[in-house]
Formats: sequence, structure tokens, C-alpha cells
Amino acid sequence: MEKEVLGLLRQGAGTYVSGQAISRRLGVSRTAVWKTVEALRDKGFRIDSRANRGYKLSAGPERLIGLDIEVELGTRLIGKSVLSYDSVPSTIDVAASLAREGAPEGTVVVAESQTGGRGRLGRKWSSPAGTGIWTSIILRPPVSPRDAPKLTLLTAVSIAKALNERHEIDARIKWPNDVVVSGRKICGALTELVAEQDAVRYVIASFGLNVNQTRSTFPAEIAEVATSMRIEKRRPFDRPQVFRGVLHEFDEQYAQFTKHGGEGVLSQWRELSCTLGKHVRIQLRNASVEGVAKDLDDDGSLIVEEKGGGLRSVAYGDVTILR
Ligand code: BT5
Repeated sequence: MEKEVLGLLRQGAGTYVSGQAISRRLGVSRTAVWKTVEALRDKGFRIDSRANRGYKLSAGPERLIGLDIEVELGTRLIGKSVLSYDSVPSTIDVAASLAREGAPEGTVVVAESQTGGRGRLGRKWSSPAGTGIWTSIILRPPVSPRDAPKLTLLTAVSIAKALNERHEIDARIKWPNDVVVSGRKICGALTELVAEQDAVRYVIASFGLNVNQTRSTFPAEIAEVATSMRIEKRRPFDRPQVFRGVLHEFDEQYAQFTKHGGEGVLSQWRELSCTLGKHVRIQLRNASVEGVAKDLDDDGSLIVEEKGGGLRSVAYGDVTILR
């Protein structure tokens, strides 16, 4: 009911929609409409009401609320269901447990804040309330586990494209999973895979996108290496709108991926990369590799030309761009 009323108010596009029209459309009493409007107001929607004119949606909530994201998202698959939480340890764990219980592909989990946000190799991900988009998406791709790493690249491509095309932020991808602006990290992506024999059971594709942090609100340990959309454009952004844009882009990329395979993702990744052609050092678990980043392998590994001219394919690690 809340979703339907919200849908009609959104269709009204900032004009008044009469309570009577809503009650007729939905086949419910006007009291029920009024109660639903109250419930939406409690969630942070600003809805004006006037005698004889009805209701007008004047502003959506600043918070990320599932219902608000879903309505009029217009995607094929991603975000048909968006589950939002105030605070969770990590959206990855919430999404994984939903996936195990059979949640449909495309289900999105998002939280205002995370108390145990994490990156790769157990590193911490700073996820304070009200500033960014901390989210995980459940996927059930019809591909072999070998192709699943491409979904990390796909996630980074979706975000970099959304930032470039919708917000004029010159975002580039640093291998394998960072989206950076002028060398500072604006977003980190991560995918976790659960597979059986040769079939993927599910993939949790996650990302953390910094939206409204300022320089002084970043924790000291990342203040020098991180950035946000607000810092780059010197104005705050509407997080729900940014989120819808990224989900849109993700939806399109994922549809292409499942239909035509990963070639498109790889070529877009190459175009958006700030790593290829650079002299890099890659820190592996116990060693490091240095050389020129030449290309991406089919499986998403980075091909590095070492000093003697030999080529080496690196599947994971942390890149420092030397020159
Ligand atoms: C990543 O790891 O970049 C993947 C981050 C994924 C975060 C999302 S948020 C939703 C979902 N739920 C989770 O619990 N996680 C995912 P990695 O490449 O390991 O980078 C981690 C490093 O990035 C840290 O060691 C810091 O140096 C830096 N960092 C931490 N928080 C940051 C932030 N908010 N912005 C920029 N850099 C950050």
C-alpha cells in the first residue's frame, strides 16, 4: 500500500493528487490513504496536504529507504527488491544469509551505517551513517565460477560510468576493484562467490561509494587517500538519486554480461582504467611484482611486463602506481 501511494504521488511530479483519486485508484478508503501518508511521513518523506487539493510529495527522504529506491527505479532485475537497514555489521553478511534462504537474484541490501564494514583480506571499510552508499547485491549468474571475477570488474565499471556520465566526475578504475578520482579512492568494490562443483550458487557483489563526506569527516588514516562525490564537486548529493543511477547502470551492465558474456565489461574496463600502461608495483601476500601493466587477462588478472620483458599474470594484490 505504501509503495502504491508513493508511486501515485511520484507520478504527480510535485503537484497535488487528491485523496479521493488515490482511494479510487487503489480501491481503499480515504482514511486508509491518510494513514498510509502518515506512515510515509514517519519514514522521512515530506508530503504536503491541503484541504480540497490532496497530497503532494515535496521531498523524498535523505536516508536510503528501500521503498523509495524501488519506486520508479525502472530496472529489469537489479533492485526489484531493496531491503534497507539502519545499521548492520556488514551488508555482505545480510545479503549472504538472504541468498542462502533463496532470495531472488537482483535483491539489494543497503544500510545507513555498518559497524563492521570490510574490504579485502579482512581490512576495514569506513562506513559512517548518512554519508555514503554501503550496499550488496545478490546475483545468480548462469556462468561458471571461473567467470565470476568479472563481476568485480563489472561492479567497478558500473560505478565509474555512473560517476562519469551522470555526475561529470572523472572517475577511473585502479586494478582490480578501486574507483578513483585523481588517485584518491571514491569507491571500493568486492565480490564474494559461493559455488558448487562447476556452478555458481550465488555471488554477492558489494560496493561502498563515498558520497557526502567532507575532508574533515574522513577518519585520519584514510583522509589522504580517500575522496567523495561532495569533495570532488564541492556540493552535497542526493544519495537516493545517486543510488538509483548506479543501480540502473549495474542493471544494464549485468544484462549485457548474462546475454553476451564478459567481453563488453573487459573492454569498458580497459577504457576506464588508470592502471594500464603505467609502471606499477603489486604487493602480493608475501612478495611483490614490479613492471608495466600491459593488459587485462580474460579472467580479470592483470598482465605485467617485468624488467627482463617476461609477462606475468597476477590474479590479486594491491597496486601502487609508480609512474
Ligand atoms: C575494498 O577493499 O575496497 C572493498 C570495499 C567494499 C566495501 C563495501 S560497503 C558494502 C559492503 N559491506 C562491507 O562490509 N563491505 C562492502 P580493499 O581494496 O581491501 O580496500 C580497503 C582499504 O580502503 C582500507 O584498508 C583503507 O585503506 C581504505 N578505505 C577504508 N574505508 C574507505 C572509504 N570509506 N573510502 C576510501 N577508502 C577507504
